[in-house]
Amino acid sequence: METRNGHIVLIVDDSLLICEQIKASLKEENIFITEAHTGEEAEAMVKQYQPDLILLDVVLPDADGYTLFDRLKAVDQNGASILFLTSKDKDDDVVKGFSKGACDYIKKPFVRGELLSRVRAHLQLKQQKDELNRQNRELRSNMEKLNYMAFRDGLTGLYNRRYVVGDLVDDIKDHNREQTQNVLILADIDDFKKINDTYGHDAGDMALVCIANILEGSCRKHKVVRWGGEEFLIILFDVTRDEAFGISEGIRKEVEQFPFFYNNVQFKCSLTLGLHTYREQDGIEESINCADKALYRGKRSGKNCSIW
Ligand code: GH3
Ligand code: MG
Ligand code: MG
Ligand code: MG
Repeated sequence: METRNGHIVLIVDDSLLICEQIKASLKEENIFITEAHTGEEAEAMVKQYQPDLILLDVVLPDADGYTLFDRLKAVDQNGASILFLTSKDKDDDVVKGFSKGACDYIKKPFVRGELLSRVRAHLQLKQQKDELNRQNRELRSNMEKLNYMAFRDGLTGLYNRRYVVGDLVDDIKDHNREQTQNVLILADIDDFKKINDTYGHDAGDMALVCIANILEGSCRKHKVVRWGGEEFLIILFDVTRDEAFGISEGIRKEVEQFPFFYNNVQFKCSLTLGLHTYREQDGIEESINCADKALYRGKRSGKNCSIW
């Protein structure tokens, strides 16, 4: 029902004669008209057609229009406008109709030209409302995309530093178990400058993307951040010390064995990974510093290793 041409109007009236009169009044418009003669039929029609506008009689054989109003609203997914078109002409009836949420109240016998004018006006308003809703949905979806992108690295699609400053601490709090720990790993590509210098910057970029994919593949339950140029911060949630080291070594070996190809030239990369158990009292910055120190020790001791 998203992209339909013209408007759909549902007439709910038990009098066939009145239905015909209404249809005759609306004939010239670009309107698809459907009709129901009982409350039950009306509900079925709303479900099936999801009309834009419903002209609702109050006195029906199996329902009164005010109660039917709610039943129709319950099955309406299109934000239909409902106007009462009825012989009930007391002030109280009119007030009751509007207080239900009707967009209009027209008394029978109706004047043809007036009915047509009012129907036109309500359909136009409905169209404007639909357009506003569409723009609103688009805006929200763009905001979601922007919000997503604000926390992502452009090259690799991994989380960026903003995630660490923003949501990481909350994520860690959600994973505070007695038996396990949250472990930070700072992983840095070994001699990456040399790779850029030898195979070109684009080859380096491609290697970054491949390594990011390997990291994500090995850390599905965890989080991977592009921390800097060729540095990645991995947050392992709910792991034992042994598990953390195992994951780190798994990553290291996979990268070490991975055949990187760029312009038909194959080359190799390796990672040094510094591990540190996150402690709430230290805070995230200090914990990352400690992982960085471990990483530095790993570089000093010959690279391509995992080290606490
Ligand atoms: P080490 O083993 O000690 O880490 O040596 P390294 O060469 O990896 O470290 P260094 O810090 O000397 O160099 C990092 C290099 O990473 C330099 C920089 O040009 C490169 N780099 C950083 N970001 C990117 C990027 O987005 N794309 C590419 N292709 N290279 C990058
Ligand atoms: Mg009636
Ligand atoms: Mg580095
Ligand atoms: Mg490096």
